[in-house]
Amino acid sequence: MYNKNAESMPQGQIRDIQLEGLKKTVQRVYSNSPYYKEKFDAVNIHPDDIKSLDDLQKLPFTEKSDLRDTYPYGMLSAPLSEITRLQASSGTTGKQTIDCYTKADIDAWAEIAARSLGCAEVDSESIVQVCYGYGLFTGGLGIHYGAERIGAMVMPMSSGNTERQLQMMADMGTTHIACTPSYASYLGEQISQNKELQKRIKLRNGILGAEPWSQELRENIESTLGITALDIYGLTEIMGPGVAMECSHKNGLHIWEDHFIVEIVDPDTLEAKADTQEGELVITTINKEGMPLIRYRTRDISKIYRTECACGRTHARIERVKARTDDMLIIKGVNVYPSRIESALLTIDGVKPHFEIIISRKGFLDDLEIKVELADDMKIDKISAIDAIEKQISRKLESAIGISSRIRLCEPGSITRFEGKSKRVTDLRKDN
Ligand code: DLL
Repeated sequence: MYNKNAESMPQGQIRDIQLEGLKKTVQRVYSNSPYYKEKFDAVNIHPDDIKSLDDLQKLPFTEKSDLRDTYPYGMLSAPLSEITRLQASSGTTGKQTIDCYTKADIDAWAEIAARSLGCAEVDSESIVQVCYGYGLFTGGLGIHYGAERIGAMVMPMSSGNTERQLQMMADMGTTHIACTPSYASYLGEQISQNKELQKRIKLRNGILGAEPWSQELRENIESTLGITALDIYGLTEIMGPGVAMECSHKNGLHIWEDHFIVEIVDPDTLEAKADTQEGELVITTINKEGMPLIRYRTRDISKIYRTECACGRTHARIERVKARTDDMLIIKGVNVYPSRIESALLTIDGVKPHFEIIISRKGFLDDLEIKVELADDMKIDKISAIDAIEKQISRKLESAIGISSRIRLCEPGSITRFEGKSKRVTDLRKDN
């Protein structure tokens, strides 16, 4: 463990820290952020009303739309002169969201990132190749600071230039790779095609996240890269990568509860759900200064485990985020998550983990087409054979997702590979 005292402290101690942090944070946002003062006043809540952790329930939620409405600096709880860093999300679903950090926030982020990398056994002997993008995206700098904090050797590669990534990985003896699961699967594909390179790779563990990925993709990455692939979670608004991280037991991601309070709510009614029930993950920051957030609705679907973990870390674990509430597609009236399509495809022999989902409308009916890439060793020379495989994949997918689809087999290598977060869905219905 990077910080054994903090990571294995008794739950009682964690709760004490949480209550103190919650009181401090509520006071801070009330005194410094006109947005929060107005919101608390509207429901008649004063910082003095927070006497126990249960009082969290009295506080209003914060949503992504609040961040957008107050863009750029309306959510700050510290003067701009105290802000030392700005990061931003990619903004693919509308206006970008930003986070502003004070010096102490950057320090806290490095601490949780270091703990998270420690879960993947990064230590001072490790060589960490960071292929998340550096810049406004939190992936690169977040992992970088965590690895440096541990004293590992960091290679700030950023994303892209796969040939150079592989060359450096082999030449420098990279032990840990940090990138999105989609990029890891692409790197794995490249390495499996090059036996010489394969022999020179010394990778041990992957620190993979920033997008949902299936257990089947994990197995694919582990076998092609020869690593243990572990899941790292985070979001710009809350801090960046390292909010939660899986340990080698792979039974949920430890969320650093001395920095964050987690809840699960029903995304429709906003009522609290039992921890072990699936619902929307809501996070309150209790140690941030620049832009603390109260009951932030992440839109990520998960659940919480509070049982003991064999690694000795005492912090609760969240289940791997398989989807976001806003990722869900409604096709032919059925709810479909793209990650479900990924897991189903990966159980079918002869296809690769690269696919594209295209939804359109024919008249009044939805049409689902899935482009699937054939594995390199699948030699098909007859049209009838293609037809048979497409039908077979379509049948298997239908039993997994509950609706029929048209499968279009594509040449190996023809579907786009992603260096960062993947984008596999094109919904043409929105243009109608
Ligand atoms: O993706 C931060 C990050 C960087 C996490 C590198 C892990 C590694 P954003 O761009 O703000 O921040 O996107 C945050 O990405 O709300 C989730 O929907 C999704 N996400 C992040 N990590 C995971 C994960 C970074 N491990 C949004 N599993 C979040 C599933 C994830 N989804």
